[in-house]
Amino acid sequence: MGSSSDYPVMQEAEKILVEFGVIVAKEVVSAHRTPEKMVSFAKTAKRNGISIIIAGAGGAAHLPGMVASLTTLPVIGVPIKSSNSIDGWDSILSILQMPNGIPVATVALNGAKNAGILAIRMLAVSNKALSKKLEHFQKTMASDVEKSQEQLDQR
Ligand code: RP5
Repeated sequence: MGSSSDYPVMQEAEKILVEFGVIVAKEVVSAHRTPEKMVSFAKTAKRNGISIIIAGAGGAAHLPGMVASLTTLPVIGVPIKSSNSIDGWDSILSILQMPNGIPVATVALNGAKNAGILAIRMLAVSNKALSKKLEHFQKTMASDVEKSQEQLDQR
């Protein structure tokens, strides 16, 4: 994440990943304030055993795109409605509108939970245990909706 002030949003990704038993490393890396750290983080991520990078930033959010340009790992971008943000649009557009060749899979504004779930889906392609857990997760969501419908019907 670009700042520790992003953590209240980004911890939703951490929570779901931990729930699925995925090891998470969290790091504050700013494209503007610590550009050299960003370069070394992105260039060494693969070597350091990282499989997927979830990059969250607000305002002029260059972190996800710059990280994606420095690695071949998949990068999931989380636009964050931060204190310096114009309603979140600045970070949405700067994370979403990447040039051809350098993709960033962009989730909704403050959508860190979905970033975590997308990362789990990517890992599950080659991990049967994770894939089973995802199936269970989706079934539970569906039955929760059924239950809420039954509760509505009883009102
Ligand atoms: C961005 O500026 C960060 O990702 C954060 O969302 C925003 C505000 O950062 P702080 O001023 O709270 O450190 O670079």
